[in-house]
Amino acid sequence: MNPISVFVKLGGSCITDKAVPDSLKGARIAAAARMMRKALDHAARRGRPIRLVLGHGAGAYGHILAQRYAAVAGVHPKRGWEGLYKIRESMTRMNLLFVRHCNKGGLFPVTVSPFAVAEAADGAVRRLDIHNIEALLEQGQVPLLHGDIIPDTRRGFTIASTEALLEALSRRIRFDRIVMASDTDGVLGCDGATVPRIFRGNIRSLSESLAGSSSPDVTGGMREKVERLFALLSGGRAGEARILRLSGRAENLYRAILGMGGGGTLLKP
Ligand code: IP8
Repeated sequence: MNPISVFVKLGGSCITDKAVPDSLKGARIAAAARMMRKALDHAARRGRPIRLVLGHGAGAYGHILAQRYAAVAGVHPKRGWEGLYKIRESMTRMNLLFVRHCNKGGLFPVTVSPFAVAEAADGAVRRLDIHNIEALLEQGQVPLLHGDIIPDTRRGFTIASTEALLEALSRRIRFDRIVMASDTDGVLGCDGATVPRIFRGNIRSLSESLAGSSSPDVTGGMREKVERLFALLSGGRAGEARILRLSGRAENLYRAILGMGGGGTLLKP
């Protein structure tokens, strides 16, 4: 049987307090890692192995700095390349801590640094070298990406969200499932209640009512994430996506990875 490809993102709002610089929620990452390990082991035992690509957002590390240096626009008129130095340092540090917390949960993801393998042209990711990602997947390992600052042919550098990298990756790898862990229980409608399902019939009206983010978020918050995901799904480049809030021990992440529900919002055109 063919393995199932799954992409999991632990969003910055779920693993940091986005308003407080450098605030990483280690216990939450370790809990999520434990559940990812459990899901991978379960799937392997059933003879239906999962190829997992993991990603994490920038949260209180990258977004606060990216806003300070207007880093989406690239080289700063006054501060030059300083934004690049600061954001690279911050994301590298965050990523190392993230990996260590994953290790505590028994998961050993291997970082493929986006800055080294991706390139943008005027703000859009145009190139992603996926050789190392595929090589790791072939060997049953878990490649790890993260939102990052990346080279840009026009701007010098720009910001690439995890979703933008996922989009580029999906041109080459079709994910059967995408799971996004957020700080809200899926996508919330105008009344504050979780929208259980997003499909062709409600995406337009929903996306109009979706807010951006209240804390620093240079990549657009929930609206942009939902729109990007939906475009991927409707283009047939992924099977389905679920946005959820991690439960206490992240058991719902386990279920979502295995395609057994998990709550939150399911996006399926
Ligand atoms: O948190 C943003 O990535 P995201 C990357 O996945 C930076 O949107 C450095 C702000």
